[in-house]
Amino acid sequence: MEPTPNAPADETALNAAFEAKIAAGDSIEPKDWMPERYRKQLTRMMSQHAHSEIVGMLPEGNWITRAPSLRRKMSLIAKVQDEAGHGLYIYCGTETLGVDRFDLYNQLLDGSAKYSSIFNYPTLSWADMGVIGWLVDGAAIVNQTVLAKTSYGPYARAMVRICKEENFHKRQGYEICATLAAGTPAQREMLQDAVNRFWWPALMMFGPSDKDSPNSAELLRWRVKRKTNDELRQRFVNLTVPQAQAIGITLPDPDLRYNEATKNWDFGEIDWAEFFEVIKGNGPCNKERLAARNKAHDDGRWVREAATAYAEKQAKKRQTEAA
Ligand code: FAQ
Repeated sequence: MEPTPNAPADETALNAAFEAKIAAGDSIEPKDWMPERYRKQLTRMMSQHAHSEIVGMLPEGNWITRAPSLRRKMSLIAKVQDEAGHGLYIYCGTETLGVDRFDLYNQLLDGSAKYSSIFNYPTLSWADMGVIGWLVDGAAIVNQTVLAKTSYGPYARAMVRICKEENFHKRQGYEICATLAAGTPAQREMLQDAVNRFWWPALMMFGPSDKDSPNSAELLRWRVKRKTNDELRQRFVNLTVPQAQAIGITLPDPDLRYNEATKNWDFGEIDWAEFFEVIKGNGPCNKERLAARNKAHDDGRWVREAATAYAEKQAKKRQTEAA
């Protein structure tokens, strides 16, 4: 890459060293010099990702009290708790870029930050718990396995651990789907309905098509992204079609067919108008999700105040002891 125009001589050298590291496939670490634009892009992407994990607890949290058995309830609680952990883990990673998580979190609460479009759809039946694990976590794994090789070290390392947990999530979801698929006609119908509602939004998780993805070129050049949105979406479709066939479920796309020449499953046109409406804040549950996060934040105020008061008290005590 060309050095930033008008950059001071030392910055030009720093930039060259940064680009050389990227070209060599080395990790960029928090103490390394990095262009402000790289820092900004990583902050944007990682904070959106952390917000997605936190908002992503809501659709499934909705079903914890209604899980059909103790075993299902335990798995679902564990999964939702994992998502909270992923959020905290990625907020920590984002803080290594010099930002404060409370500032980032406030952007989520005031609606100025994005989070994944998928969590703006309602969870209407128990089958949705299976389908979210299978398709939503399945899509997340495809995206995040590649992000585990991203150029920013803290993000890459976070992804390694998160992907392990997402694999458990996907398996518990697929197992719910397989059980319902082998169940009564009503259970099969409930599952098919859930797949019909979540299939297209799951494909949208990978972001706009490459030609409409303003951030991709820069992120690919810096090896933050290692594959394009469309490449990952195609990989997800290729992996998922045989899984649907194995449990006898139909994916709601009449244009879905295997292409012998490319060895890919070709699929129909995504409703991009719907996608852009959802990310603008006009999806079926955007307002409800933000209201739930704001309520949780307000309800937790006393905990933050108590923790701050305790920390101040401890600090004073240490000062007195040291004097
Ligand atoms: N939703 O130029 P691009 C999970 C925005 S997994 C909302 O292509 P980029 C696990 C994009 O931000 C889900 N907004 O952007 C879980 C940009 O807007 P901006 C989270 C979207 O960054 C499972 C604009 O559109 N995973 O939570 C979406 O190159 C179950 C233009 O797009 C991640 O965040 C979308 N789907 O590529 C939890 C992974 N797509 O910021 C609970 C990390 C695009 O310029 C339960 N992120 N936009 O205003 C990424 O891999 C990338 O950021 C993409 C977007 C691929 C999401």
